[in-house]
Amino acid sequence: MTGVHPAWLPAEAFRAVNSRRVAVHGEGLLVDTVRAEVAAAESSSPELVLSLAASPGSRGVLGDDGFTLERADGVTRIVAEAPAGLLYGFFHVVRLGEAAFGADRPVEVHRPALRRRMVDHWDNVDIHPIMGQVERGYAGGSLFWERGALRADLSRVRDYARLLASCGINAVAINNVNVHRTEAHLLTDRLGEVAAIAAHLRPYGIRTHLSVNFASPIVLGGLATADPRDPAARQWWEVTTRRVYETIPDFGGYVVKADSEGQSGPFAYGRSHAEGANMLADALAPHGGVVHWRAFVYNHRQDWRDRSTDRARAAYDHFAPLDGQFRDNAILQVKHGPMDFQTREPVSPVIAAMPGTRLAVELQATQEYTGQQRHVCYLAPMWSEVLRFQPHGDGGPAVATLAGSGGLVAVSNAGDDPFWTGHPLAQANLYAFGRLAWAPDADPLTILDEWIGLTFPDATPQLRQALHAMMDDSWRTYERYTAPLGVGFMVRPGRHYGPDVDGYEYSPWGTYHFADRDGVGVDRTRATGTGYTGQYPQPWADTYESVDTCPDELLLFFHHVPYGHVLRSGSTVIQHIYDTHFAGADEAAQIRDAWSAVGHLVGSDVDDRMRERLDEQVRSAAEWRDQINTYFYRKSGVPDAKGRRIY
Ligand code: GCV
Repeated sequence: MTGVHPAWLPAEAFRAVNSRRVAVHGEGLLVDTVRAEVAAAESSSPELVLSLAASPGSRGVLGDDGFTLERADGVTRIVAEAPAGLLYGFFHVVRLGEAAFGADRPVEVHRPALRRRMVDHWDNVDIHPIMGQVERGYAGGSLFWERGALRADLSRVRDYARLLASCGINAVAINNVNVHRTEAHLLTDRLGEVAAIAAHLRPYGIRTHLSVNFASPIVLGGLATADPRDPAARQWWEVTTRRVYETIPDFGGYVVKADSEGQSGPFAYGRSHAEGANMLADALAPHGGVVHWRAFVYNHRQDWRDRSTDRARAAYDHFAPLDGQFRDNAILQVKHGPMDFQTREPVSPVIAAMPGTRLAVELQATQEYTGQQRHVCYLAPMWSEVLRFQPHGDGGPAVATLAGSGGLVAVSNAGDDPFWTGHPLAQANLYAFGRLAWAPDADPLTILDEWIGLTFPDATPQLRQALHAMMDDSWRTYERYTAPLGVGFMVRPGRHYGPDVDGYEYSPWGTYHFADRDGVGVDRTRATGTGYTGQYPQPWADTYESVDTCPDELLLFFHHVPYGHVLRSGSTVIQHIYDTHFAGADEAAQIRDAWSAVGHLVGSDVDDRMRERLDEQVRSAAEWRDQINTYFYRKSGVPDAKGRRIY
C-alpha cells in the first residue's frame, strides 16, 4: 500500500481495539475477516467479545446486518445473528475507540434503516475518448481496470471494500451505467473479471452488481431483437443470468440505464419500462437477485424554443403511471432531484408517486456539479435534508422511509488516486453516505466529527476545529457562489466545471434559466407554467405553486420572477445574487485561510494536495462570483446596493 493514503482507517484508528484482549466466536468468511482485523490471539479472559448468536439460522430482531453492544463487568460484547452484523459491530467498536471500554453500557440495538447501501461506479474498462476512464470521475482511474484489462493486483480493491464496510456499505455496482461496447462483455465472456472483483469485495460483506446494456441479447447474443416480449430475448437473459450465478453465487443483480442519453431500452419496441425491467427481474428472481432500473429517462434532444417540454417532469411522466406494475425484485432507482444532481433541487416527485413499487434513491458522491473534488463541498447536510424530507407533509413518511425497501445509492467518488477521492476532504462524503444509509436521521456534523476522528486519530482540537470550520457549511458556501436560488446548471457544457451562464441556454439538454432583462427562473407552476408543481402531493403542490410560500432557495426552480422580486428573506432577487456571490467567494478564501493555519499538523503529502485544491477553489469561486454578478448586472442594469466591484 505504499504511496496510498489509508483514508479513514489508519492503524492508529485501531489503537483502542488492538490494545485489548479479544475473543471472536463464530464461523464463516466474514467472521474470519473480523478475526483477521482484530489480529489478536484468542484470549480466555477477553475485554472484547464478538459473537454470533447461538442459532444464526433464526434471524430475529437484528436481521442480517444488526448487532447489539453491551458493556458489563469489564467486558464489551458485540452479538450478531449473522456474520455481517458481527463485522458492522466490530467497526462500531473501532469508531467508539476508548469509549467502548469505559463505563458500563446497557444493551444497545443497532440496525440499518436501509437494507441495501450501495455505491455505483461509473467506471469503464477502456478510456473513453471524451469522459476518460471513470465517467464524471475526479479521482484518477478505475480501482478495478487499467489499460483495458482487469488490474493484476486487486489488493487495493480489498482495502476499498474494508473502507466501505466500515461505514456500512454492502453493495457495489462496478461499472458505468453507460455501458459501452467493451464493458457490455463483462456480462458474458469477461465475467471472470467480475468474479475476481467480487472475490475481493465478498470478505467485507459487499455484493457485486453489474450495469448491463438493455440491448445485450443483440450486442452479445447475436439475436435480432431485445424486445421484452420476445421469447428468445427473454430466454437469453435467463440463460445468461444463470451462468452469472454459477460463476458468482452471491451476485447482487443488474443496474440498467435504458432509453436515456442514447442508451437502448424498451421504447424501441413500443414496450413500457415496467416490461423492460420485469424481463430482467424474472431472469434474476430464481437466484435472489434484483434489478436496479433507473428512472433517469428524459428527452435530451429538446428544442429550447419549445416551452412546453420540461425535463424536470420527465421521470414522473414516464414512471408514475407504471406504479404497481414492477416485480418485487425490480427496484426503481430515482435521482434525488428531478433534474441532475444540482447543488440545490427539490426532492423528486417520483418518490411520492410510487407506493406500489420498491424505490431506491440515488445521490451523487462524485462531485460532478459540486466542484469536482477540487472544491471543499461536504454533501451530507444536503443529503440529510433530502432523506428527512416528507413528501406528503408533516407526519408523513420521510424519503428515507420510502426508500427503505429499495435502498440508498451513491455514485462513487473514489478512484486510483493516492488519496482515494482527489480532494482528501471528499473522502468524508463517501463515509457520510454510508453512515446516512445506515441511520438517515444521524446528524451530518456528528458524522463529520466521527470521520475526522477516524481519519486523523491524533488530531489536536485546533485541527478538528479548523476542519469543521472548513467543511460544516461548505455545501452552502458552494451554493452561494454558483447558480442562484435553485435555478441550476450555469456550468460549462460537457465538462460541468466552472461558470458559463448561458452555456446550456440554447442547447438541447433541457436545462434553461430563461434570464432576460426583466427577470430569471423557470415557471413550473400549474397556473402559467409547465405544470410540474402538480406532480407533488399536498402540501408541496401548493407550497411550490405560490411565490409567497415557495422556499427562497428553490424560488427560481419553480418561478420566473422579476429582479426586484422581494424574497422571504427581505432581499430582492438581484441583491441576493450579488450578496451571496460576494459572500461565497469570501468564504472560499476563509476556507483556505483556515487550512493554512493547521496544514503543518498533517503529513506534507496531504498538506500539499490540500493547498493545491484550495488555491483552485479560491480562484474558481472568484470566477463564478464575477461572471454571475456581471451577467446579471448587464442583463438587469440594477447596480449593487453596496457599490462593490462588478465588471
Ligand atoms: C453516467 C448526467 C451525467 C452523465 C451520467 C448521467 C446519468 O447526465 O452528466 O455523465 O451518465 O447523468 O446519471 O446517467
